[in-house]
Amino acid sequence: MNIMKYLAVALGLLALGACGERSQPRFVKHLVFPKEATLEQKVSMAAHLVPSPQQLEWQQMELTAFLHFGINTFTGREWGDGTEEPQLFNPTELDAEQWVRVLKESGFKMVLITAKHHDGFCLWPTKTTSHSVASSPWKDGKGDVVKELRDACTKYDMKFGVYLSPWDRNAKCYGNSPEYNRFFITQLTELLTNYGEVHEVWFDGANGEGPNGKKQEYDWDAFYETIQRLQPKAVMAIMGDDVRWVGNEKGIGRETEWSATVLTPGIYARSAENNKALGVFPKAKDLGSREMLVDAKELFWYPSEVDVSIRPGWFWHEEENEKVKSLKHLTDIYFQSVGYNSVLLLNVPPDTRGLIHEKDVERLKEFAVYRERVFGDNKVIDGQIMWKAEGGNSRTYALAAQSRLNVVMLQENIANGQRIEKFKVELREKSGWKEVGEGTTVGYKRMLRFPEVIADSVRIRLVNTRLEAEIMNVAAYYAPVLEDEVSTVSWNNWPRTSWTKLSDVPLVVDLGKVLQVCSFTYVPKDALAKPDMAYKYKFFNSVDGKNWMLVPTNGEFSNIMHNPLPQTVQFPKSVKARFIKIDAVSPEDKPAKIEMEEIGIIVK
Ligand code: FUL
Repeated sequence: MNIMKYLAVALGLLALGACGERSQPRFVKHLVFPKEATLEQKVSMAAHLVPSPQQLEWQQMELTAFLHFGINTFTGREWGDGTEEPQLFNPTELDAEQWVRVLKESGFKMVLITAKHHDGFCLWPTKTTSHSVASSPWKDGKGDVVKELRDACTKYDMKFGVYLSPWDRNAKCYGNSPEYNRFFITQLTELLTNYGEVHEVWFDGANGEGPNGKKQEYDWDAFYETIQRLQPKAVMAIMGDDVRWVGNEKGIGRETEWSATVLTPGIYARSAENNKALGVFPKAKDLGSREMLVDAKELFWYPSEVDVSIRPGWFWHEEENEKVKSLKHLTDIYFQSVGYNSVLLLNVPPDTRGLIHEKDVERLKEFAVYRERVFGDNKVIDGQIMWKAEGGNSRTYALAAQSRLNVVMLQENIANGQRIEKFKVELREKSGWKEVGEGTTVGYKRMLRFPEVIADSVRIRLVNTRLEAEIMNVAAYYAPVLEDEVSTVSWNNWPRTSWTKLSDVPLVVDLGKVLQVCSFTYVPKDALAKPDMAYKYKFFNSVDGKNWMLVPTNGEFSNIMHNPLPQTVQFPKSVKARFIKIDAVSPEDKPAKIEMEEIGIIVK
């Protein structure tokens, strides 16, 4: 900490003792606690941590969209291995305006494109490698997907962001740290120079190299400096210090979600040490409560982003056209992301035509109509009058007469910090007041769902706050309860009752009779990632259990560690099998353990 900042902090603490919170300085994005600070002083400083202007603007967007598009769209993979021929990239009807129009009409405020995914194929004609659209047949190699998206965003007044994967399975220099860092910075510079304003830069932390793979030391400081210099208004996400990964790819945020968090962003050299000392990690449940402040040395305004795909995979796959998430699922995701003080980053992957598929368009429209219907009918009268209050205070708001409701929404004025630690919600029914729910953090937005009630007033009770909280909005809605469609999708059509397990590791199964097998699916149990789950595999078939044939597959359950959903492997042609064997290793390159129930097969 420089001396001026230290003095400001120390003076602030002194002033706090003397004349309360008004003299307390505000800290933008980051603060360091003085060594001698008491918990009370730390809480007071935490209450004065505020977002940077671009973080605030980003949080206010609520809904942002991801477009995973690239070579994987054409190979059916989730992670390409970098050996794909650029010739494969040939969208027949690419229309970036269709993407942006659909997303704009569905309420999204920003679009981010995978300019380069882990396979290294670039969607713009970069000078750094020939592994790009310039070597593809699309538009005779003269096309630029990034530019087409940028132009569409300009036309429809949509914010624009880029995903650039640090992990690159194509670049020869990957693993030669200084050389690859230069290569990466050149790619970043092209993207941040030639496409107008960029509002978010997304650096993925994923790396499936395993313990024996290439080791690349990224120069995060230099990446960060490049962004600051070229696009000072952009937020830097995930492997960045503006926007934090929520910790899963399922679309589920935390009920207790502090934007003011003790988690040191991964790009700082001190992050491992700081986070270990506090026992925090990106998936931890509590990242900012008072208990966490006790031992914390620093605090970051580092708000959460919930990234999830509208389909099981991140890229478009024909066989997932029937697996677009249901309206109920999307709505639950919405309440558990936007409603849990997070920004939702929903992935909608364009297909091989280069269009958002009709199934996704239809679902996005339903989702937008549902939200308009619910949130267009706020029952609270005068909920937007700023209410400044502390723990112990309560306030009653009138509702439209005889209001039917099952959602209450609160918003704090986070421009002045995040301060509510616990609150309760009560409603006045004919029979009197009834408590319908309670919550911890509020932050930018918190929605609470409860069984429907007919009421004429809502009362918010603040139980605990950090100094004085500023509640800038209280609203209430009725959200029609949705039923999930019955899923007709099956991963297995040969009943497991006729299977016998012959060996655990590797998994060998006797299917009971000779069958013609077209594909198999691996489904991690309970959709949970575990250290000994399968990542790389070999699939063998046999008719007699003695002579085994290796089935040609890509041999990788890509991204299964972060997105542990069913992955179906389609065989090039069906194989004859009474016995199947799956020999797999974990992400740590150890023998993987696969349960029989985690495997499905589709037979002719
Ligand atoms: C992950 C990647 O490995 C996935 O493929 C996807 O891009 C997701 C958003 O991030 O880490």
